[in-house]
Amino acid sequence: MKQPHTFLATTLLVSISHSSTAMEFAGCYSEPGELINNGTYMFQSIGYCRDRCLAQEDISHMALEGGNRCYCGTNAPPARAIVESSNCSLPCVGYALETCGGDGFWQVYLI
Ligand SMILES: *[C@@H]1O[C@H](CO)[C@@H](O)[C@H](O)[C@H]1NC(C)=O
Ligand SMILES: CC(=O)N[C@H]1CO[C@H](CO)[C@@H](O)[C@@H]1O
Repeated sequence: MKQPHTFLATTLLVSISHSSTAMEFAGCYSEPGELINNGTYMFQSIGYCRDRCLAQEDISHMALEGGNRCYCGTNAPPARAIVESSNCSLPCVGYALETCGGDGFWQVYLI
């Protein structure tokens, strides 16, 4: 029973430390545009998604959607798709103190 707890604690610490590094919130959007779905993760967070995206070539933007899905890409979605930030208010499954988009709403960052 020790290992899962150690793993969770490590994941949370990594999430917290990475979410404090430089990146810029680019808005809440009602469509992903050209951002590509990198999938879900049981401990998804802004920091975890950022790491997945930065591990890929030529990535400048990332987004979270549905509380869990991580998207990576080179462009923000079109400006016409910007909605109120309150539509991106689902807690991240891996770190509930952060939000990870909404149902059908993409929380976009310049990374
Ligand atoms: C998600 O990102 C990782 C790099 O961090 C990559 O290896 C993997 O292929 C990506 N998965 C998908 C489904 O795009
Ligand atoms: C596009 C969309 O559904 N936007 C919603 C965002 O949230 C507000 C309420 O906070 C809704 O009125 C909008 O419809």
